[in-house]
Amino acid sequence: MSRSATAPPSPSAFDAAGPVADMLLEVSWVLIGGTAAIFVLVMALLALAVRRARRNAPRAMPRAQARWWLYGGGLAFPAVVLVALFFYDERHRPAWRPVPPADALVIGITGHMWWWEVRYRDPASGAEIRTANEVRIPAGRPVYFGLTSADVIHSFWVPALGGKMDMLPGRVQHLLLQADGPGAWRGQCAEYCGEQHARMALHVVAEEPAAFDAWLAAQARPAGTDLTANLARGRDAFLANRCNACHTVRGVSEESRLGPDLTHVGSRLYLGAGTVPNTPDQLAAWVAHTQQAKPGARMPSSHERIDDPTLQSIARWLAQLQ
Ligand code: HEC
Ligand SMILES: [Cu+2]
Repeated sequence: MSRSATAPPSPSAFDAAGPVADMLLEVSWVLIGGTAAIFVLVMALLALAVRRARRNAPRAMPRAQARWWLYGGGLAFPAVVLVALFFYDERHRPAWRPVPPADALVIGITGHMWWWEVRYRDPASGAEIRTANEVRIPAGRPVYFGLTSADVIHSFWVPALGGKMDMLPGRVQHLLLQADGPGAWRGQCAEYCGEQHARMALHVVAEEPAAFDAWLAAQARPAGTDLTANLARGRDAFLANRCNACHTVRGVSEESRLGPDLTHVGSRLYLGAGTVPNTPDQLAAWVAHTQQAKPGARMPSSHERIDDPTLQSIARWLAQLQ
């Protein structure tokens, strides 16, 4: 899938796109259908009772009949329903897996205020590959996520793929998901985590295995250094303005993990954790007016410090880091 792919639709658990999501959707329908049926039944009984009371007031219901309703409807019925639901839920709960299944791809994700660090293992070298805010996965293969947080509690949720898991500082939680076929879906931090919680979205892009492997191999490479004079000016301005104090561009600057890894930022669908689509114009606007696009984000706006042509050249260099 290329960067120009159409924007993924709003996240919905009703558009299940994988086995875990299918199962959760089935459970949801059983609960929705069951509660609706019980609600209608109770309302019908209530209407009946009111009608009867009007008709033969003030005669009370015979004791035996009243008892039957009380114990039957008030105790036995809810007990049967709840016990049945308990076993239904037990049967459908996804197994908790302390170790990933052998065929699973393992991806580490760390929540930050307010973006996502995403880590892969390079199958060729074993080195860690770091990216941000977009999770590419191979379609049809289970993906085992190790989830943690660098600051406060966040929660990882991609409704179309199912499941939701809190990300806790100092702990690694697990979630096993799978996409049936290629596609792109939006996810969202699902635990209030401060000012920009609402703009802490992420995208999951599932690709055919061969395309995924090619993407991962590209991500493993450092940023290209074969640059035109124009692009080199952008890179030099990036370094001169100390953007690298917070951002890593592999092959260009030392590692810093205060902000998203930008080594291949040009390959992502969105900027700022789903805040704006990743186009060259939006990229320049993001760097110039970060605090306007995402007030409170832990990156300063640059328009006061850096003149426009310089900002444009930085943006042009970043955009071609595919
Ligand atoms: C104080 C640390 C800091 C500095 C300095 C900084 N950034 Fe950032 N940057 C961040 C953080 C944190 C984010 C994530 C913001 C968010 O989405 O909440 C970010 C996000 C970005 C993104 C979006 C990445 C993505 O995938 O969403 C780009 C592009 C970017 N910064 C470029 C720059 C450039 C260019 C400079 C220098 C002019 C710069 N940054 C300086 C911390 C910093
Ligand atoms: Cu949040």
